Amino acid sequence: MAETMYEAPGIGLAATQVDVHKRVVVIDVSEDKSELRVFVNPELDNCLGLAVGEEGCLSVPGIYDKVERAERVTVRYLDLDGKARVLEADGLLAVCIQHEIDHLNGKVFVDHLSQLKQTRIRNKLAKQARVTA
Ligand code: GNR
Ligand code: NI
Repeated sequence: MAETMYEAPGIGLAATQVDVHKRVVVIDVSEDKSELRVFVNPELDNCLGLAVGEEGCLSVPGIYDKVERAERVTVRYLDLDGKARVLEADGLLAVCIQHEIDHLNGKVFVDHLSQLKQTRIRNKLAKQARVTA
């Protein structure tokens, strides 16, 4: 999964996106791609504040928009050794954690946008699909 994420290139990937139906997420928000994080069974615990940031998604190519999310989150998860861990995150890492947990729950960032925007995005993606077909 980490390989798929780096090749995309992306800063995060949920197992759901590569048709693996397990609650696993990989994230690397570092500049030099040296801080791979693996979250097994991640659960958001404590969410604080709100922040708006531009998001994109490998599963919704070519679409970018602003999404409002918690500014600071506490996430509980298991590491690769199955050890329970807790992480507090803010900034891009917090955004990415929320984005990836959404994927595990069958949601994409577009679900956070208005109905009008969702309709426009759907039409745009349908058009793109016709062009590449
Ligand atoms: O590569 C990605 N960049 C990104 C930028 C802002 C907010 C979220 C993301 S996640 C995305 C990769 C992806 O779609 N993961 O599910
Ligand atoms: Ni995504």
